[in-house]
Amino acid sequence: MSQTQSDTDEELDVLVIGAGFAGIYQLDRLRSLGYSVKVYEAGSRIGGIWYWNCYPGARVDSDGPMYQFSREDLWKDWEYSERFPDWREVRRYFDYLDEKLDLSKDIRFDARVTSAEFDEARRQWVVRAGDGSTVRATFLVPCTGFGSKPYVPPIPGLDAFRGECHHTGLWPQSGVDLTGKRVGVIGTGASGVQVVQEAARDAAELTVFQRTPNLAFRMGQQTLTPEQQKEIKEGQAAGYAIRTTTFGGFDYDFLPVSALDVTPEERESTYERLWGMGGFTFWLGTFQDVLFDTSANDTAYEFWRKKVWERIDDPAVAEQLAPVVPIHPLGVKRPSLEQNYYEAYNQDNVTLVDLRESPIEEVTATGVRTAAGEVELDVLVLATGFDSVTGGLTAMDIRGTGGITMREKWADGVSAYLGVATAGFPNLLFLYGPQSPSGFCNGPTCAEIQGELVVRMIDDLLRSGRTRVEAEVDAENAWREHVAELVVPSLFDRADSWYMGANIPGKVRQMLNYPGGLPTYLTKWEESAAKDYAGFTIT
Ligand code: NA7
Repeated sequence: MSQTQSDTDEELDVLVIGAGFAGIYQLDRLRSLGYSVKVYEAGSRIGGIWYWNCYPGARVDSDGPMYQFSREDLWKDWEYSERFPDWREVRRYFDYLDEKLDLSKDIRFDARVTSAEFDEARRQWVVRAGDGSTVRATFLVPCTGFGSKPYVPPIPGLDAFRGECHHTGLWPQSGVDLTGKRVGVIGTGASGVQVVQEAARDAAELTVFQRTPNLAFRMGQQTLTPEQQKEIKEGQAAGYAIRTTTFGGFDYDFLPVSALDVTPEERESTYERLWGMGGFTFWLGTFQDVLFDTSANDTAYEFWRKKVWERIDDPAVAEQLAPVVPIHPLGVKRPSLEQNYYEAYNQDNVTLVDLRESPIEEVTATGVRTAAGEVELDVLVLATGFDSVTGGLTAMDIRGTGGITMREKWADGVSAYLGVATAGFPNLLFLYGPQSPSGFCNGPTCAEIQGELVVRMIDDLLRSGRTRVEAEVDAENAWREHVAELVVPSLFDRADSWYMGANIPGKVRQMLNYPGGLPTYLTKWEESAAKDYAGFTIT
């Protein structure tokens, strides 16, 4: 902890919430411009989600070179040992950033922000944290990420379980040894797929409770050789330079051709090439209409399904993991990257329980009971996801001008102009927020690119002596319409995903990320900025 309790009630230009990529970018940049900035972080160390998600197998799904900041003085001295680094190595990267940028001295750790109230008279946010501290700041910049509020489903009996039970997003820092245990995993999203691969190796028995199969892609993991490291370094600057021109903020983009305008042979060889490359290229580097056209999507799904079936011994299990008739189109729920996920189901110690056939009835003191019977467990892993995108913001009691909370304002759906601000909450600019590119965008790219827009805005305002900015209702309504219109021609609405807010019972079904791609988003922002931030009221 960099401060003591007596430092409370200080006044800042900017208070940032969260010390992940987005938060530390804000801290470093705004501090370098001469502003007084502090970060409040709920965890005990730097790293955002990588503090909380230290479950077995937790790993980055972006290529290492893209999963870091693009500043040359930072990347030139950093190497990840693997193409897709695990959580330990990402933590080491954050420690490296801390050392290089001297971040911790301005971060208050173990300080979860519980409430924030706008003081109109002084044009300041009054922010309170769980450690008893209070701080005033002209700008409040929540950088709470899209997955910071774990979702625990209301499964009857969950509290009665006498073994160990942990959510992946709240994993004990001391770790949990799965060796020789009877382990159950509920959920097969990105986190579930990662845990399953480790648990299949270590556990005596592993039971996976699957509601919807993950359409997981080949990771193409590699331990990087010195020659590969050299090659990465040579291409790194060029890779960063093109990120703003691509849909997902990576160094590659969709192919400018329809899957239906090429011959079946060309299509197959293209899919084979993309598959061989590994990573998200099969998702965000594929034919441009795969996420928009059912027939195009069907071709990608069928290619994927055959690849999966080749690896599973039992056709009945293959049908559960990769059904012949898709449950939803490929790529409209977040795919996972896997290394040996499908082979795990060939092992004698691994059992798949298809919850569509046998729903969970209850958790008992000793295990999980489905319609097919009870499975006795020592450890139950809840890989059940997050109240994504909005949860990190609505979990705090943030009160705007009318005394209304953000939770109340968004009870019937979110509205957030440019995905960064909402009317009634002046001087509050969130990163990775609802209807911003976050969910489809490589994390560090968005932290830097969207982060820099916010830095520039704060700097423009404060340098010109203006201390109040608020999104206009008309502008945020138009943005919500714009996002809704972008979804219509796509296939995103065809799955119950966290992108659509559909993973949480009762949450309004609505696209929570910006599906227009990073270049369009940046154009929209620049159009506003060029007109002195049209869509915001500034005084
Ligand atoms: P996800 O992707 O939201 O996955 C959650 C999983 O939990 C998913 O398979 C859900 O099934 C399952 N789930 C949720 N509630 C239940 C209940 N009640 N019963 C059974 N199964 C349930 O979360 P992750 O943590 O894996 O990943 C979140 C993001 O973090 C990821 O997209 C990356 O960007 C990083 P469902 O599919 O809803 O049927």
